[in-house]
Order: sequence, then structure tokens, then C-alpha cells
Amino acid sequence: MEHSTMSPAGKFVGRGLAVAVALAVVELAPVSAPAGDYDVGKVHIAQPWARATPKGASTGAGYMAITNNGTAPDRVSCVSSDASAQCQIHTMTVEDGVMKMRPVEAGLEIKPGETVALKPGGAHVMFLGLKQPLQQGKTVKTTLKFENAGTLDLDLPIAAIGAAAPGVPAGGGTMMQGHGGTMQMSPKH
Ligand SMILES: [Cu+2]
Repeated sequence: MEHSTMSPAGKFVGRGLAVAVALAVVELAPVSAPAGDYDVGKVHIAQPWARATPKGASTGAGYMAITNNGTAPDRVSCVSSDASAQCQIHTMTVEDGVMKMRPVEAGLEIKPGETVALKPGGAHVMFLGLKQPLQQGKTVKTTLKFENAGTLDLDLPIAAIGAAAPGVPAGGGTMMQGHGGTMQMSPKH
């Protein structure tokens, strides 16, 4: 008797599981879509990303294009990230043939109507004191602060080690090696 009443219940559970699996697959699909852009106040941020780091690295970098659609200049600083003890914005200069990066003290200026591209070999968001290596396929949560536009939380998807851009493999048309051996950190004054 008991056997016959259990049977329909078993079938029902089985069907329920099949539906749950189908729903899970549908829900996972958007993850593979390109990372979204961000807007805060009059500022637009396009294609933010970070670059994976080798084991043992103490620093990493993030990149994005920042456009100021307002009528006043704005200044952006990095407040924090979940991947590192500290977060700064650095610019790059060449001094005596050596590429040097230095922290922007009062925020990186973005003039009205201007787009500032943070990209490998140029200005970048610098993660100092990495808690663990930045792993390809994961994201770095980063908080930026704009003097006028306000505070913005971003998720930076992590691309391959040495990538020149998201989706572009290492060595894809650029010799820039990011924070490699020839770069030096300028002493703070
Ligand atoms: Cu740097």
C-alpha cells in the first residue's frame, strides 16, 4: 500500500528538479555578456576591467575609459578595492628612458567633454598590497570617488595576464608589459 502512494510523489520531485535545473541555466546566461558601463552624475565609464596577476604579485592594475559629459572639470580618485589594501590612480611618465608611474595626489582631472582612457602603458587604477592574485574570470570590486559626480562602486572583470584589452590575449599587438621590471615607482614627495 505504502509503495503505491510513494510513487507519484517521487515522479513529482523528479520533474521539479528538472525545472529547477532549466531555470538555473537560463539565469547563468547573462554572466557571459560583456561587462556593463557605468554612469554617475555627468560621468560615464566604459569597459572597466582589470588584468590578472601572477602568483606572488603585490600589485595589480585596472583600466577603463572615463568621460566627463558635464560642463565643469571633475577629479577622480580610487577609494578602495576588495582585492587590495590600498587603491590609487597612477599616471605614467618617461624619465631618462625609464617608464615611471606615480600616484595622482588630488585626483585625476577629467575636463568637460573629455574622455580619459586608463589603459595598459598609461594611466591606471593601481591596486597596492594585493590580498591574493587577481584571477582571470573573476572581478575586482572597486570604489571610485569623483569630486563632483560622487562615489561609484564598480565591478572590474579580470582579463588574462598581460592582456592589452579585455578579450585580447597576451602579446596581442602591444609590447607593453604593464607593471613589469623596467617600471619604477617614483618616490613620494
Ligand atoms: Cu601603478
